Amino acid sequence: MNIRTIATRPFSDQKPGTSGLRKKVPAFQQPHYLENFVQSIFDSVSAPKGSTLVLGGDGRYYNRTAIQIILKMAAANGFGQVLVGRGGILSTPAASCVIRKYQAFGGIILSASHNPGGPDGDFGIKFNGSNGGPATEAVTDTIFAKSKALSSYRILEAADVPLDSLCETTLGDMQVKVIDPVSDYADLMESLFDFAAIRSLLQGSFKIKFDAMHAVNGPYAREILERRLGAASGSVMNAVPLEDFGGGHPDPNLTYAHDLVEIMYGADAPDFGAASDGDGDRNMILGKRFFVTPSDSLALLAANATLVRGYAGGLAGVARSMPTSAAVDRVAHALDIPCFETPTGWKFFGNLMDAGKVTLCGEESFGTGSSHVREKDGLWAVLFWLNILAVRKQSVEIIVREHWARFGRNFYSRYDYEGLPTEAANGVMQHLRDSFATLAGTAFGRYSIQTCDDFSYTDPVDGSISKGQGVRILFGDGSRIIFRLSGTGTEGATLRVYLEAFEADVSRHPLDAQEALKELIGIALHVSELQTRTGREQPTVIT
Ligand code: G16
Repeated sequence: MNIRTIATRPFSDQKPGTSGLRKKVPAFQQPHYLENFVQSIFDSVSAPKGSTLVLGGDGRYYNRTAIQIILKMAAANGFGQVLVGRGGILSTPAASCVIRKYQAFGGIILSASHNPGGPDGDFGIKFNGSNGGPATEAVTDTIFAKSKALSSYRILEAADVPLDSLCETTLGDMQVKVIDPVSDYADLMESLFDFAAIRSLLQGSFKIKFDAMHAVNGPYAREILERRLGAASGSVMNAVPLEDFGGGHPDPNLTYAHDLVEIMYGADAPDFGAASDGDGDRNMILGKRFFVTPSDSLALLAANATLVRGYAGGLAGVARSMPTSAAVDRVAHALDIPCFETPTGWKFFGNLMDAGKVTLCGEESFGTGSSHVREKDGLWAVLFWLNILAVRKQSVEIIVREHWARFGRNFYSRYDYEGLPTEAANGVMQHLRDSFATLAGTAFGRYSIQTCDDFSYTDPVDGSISKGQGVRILFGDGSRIIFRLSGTGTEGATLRVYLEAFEADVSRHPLDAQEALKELIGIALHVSELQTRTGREQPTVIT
């Protein structure tokens, strides 16, 4: 066995963002770049000798190369076994499921999620702990600190490992076990949902369309929706994963999932449509000519959870990221269960779920999940919806409208300004912070500002504090405008503006969200000076 210690120099830009380290592929292809980060992970988490690691990614360009490097580094760093998905593939929720099921020490997930892939696209890497969830901020801070001081890494000199069939091989003293990436996950889904009820729904006149966006969930959706649940063949579209996602942007929203949106808004539209992203953790839910906002989706799943087998005993509590609308808060109030507001990023939900405080959680960014794993889970959300539809036997639109009638409607929209010069974006944020004192108490038409702050979160389980998590402008009637800089982009800065207005009056519920939020959008642009400071008249994407 030939373990080599390679001298290296630290890179200064390996600070993990909202969800791991994400960079352009050429950045990862620099000599030692990936290796440095992987060694920083191993040095930070100090796995006992002989530990089991789970490894897989969303199959994007560079996945295979990275997998081989990480396997050889794991062998050189004392791991006893690596479970790797066939072809180097594991969706993010499936990786979480496998870590938990086989009680692994942790896992390395390779993905840049919804960001485009290919030789000039994005790549990413993150570490998940033994609970199956993304490393906490304390761990990612340690990884960053190690990466800034690294002087060498360890790697085994060996031939590449075969990954394309289920097999076991040896790499130095380490076992590499290639596992079926789909079956453990599909079995977990079958244990949570009433597959018989969903099967009879799908074998009647009810039609569905699932857009896998040429990303990792294609094989998962085919196995679960078409094979196990009997949806018509072809119900899963863009089902073959491609290294560059077919040139598309694998982000399930109304802009990027346009193939699906055309079908769902076209003549003879199916009854239910859904899409997931590059690594399978995000979801978008559509009814016939009807879009469900992710914030409403979370609220609705919470309100209907006891109809679903895996959640029939009720929910311990719910959690949402701060910018996510307060629709789920209203459900929690009605159910008399706790509702937690966390910073953006799934890693903040882990402690709450581990402590049994929360069963369902979600983010406005098309992420919904539960304590069945420690990642958001795209197909899980689709199955949850299908289970509710199978029980309630109403259309998606009627179920959502009934929900609004009962709880009120939280009109919601997010404006993304992508690729801004970093200085201009920071300038907008600083200007807002400088305006807190003058803004509080100011009235704009029917809206009057109650308070402004920079969101800070104290984790109720471990007491850790996360500051600077987004500027909040809170209005007297519960409406909100949030400004936040993205922590996942790879080019310049992305400024996100989140807008929310509550409406109890049912007669106003049919309004278009952009129409209902017009006044708030005007206030957001005015107080932030966004257009003059960035030179951008229009957002890049509205969701
Ligand atoms: C964005 C979203 C967050 C989400 C994060 C990671 O972060 O706004 O809600 O947690 O992506 O999601 P994924 O793993 O699907 O990329 P940011 O910092 O860009 O706003």
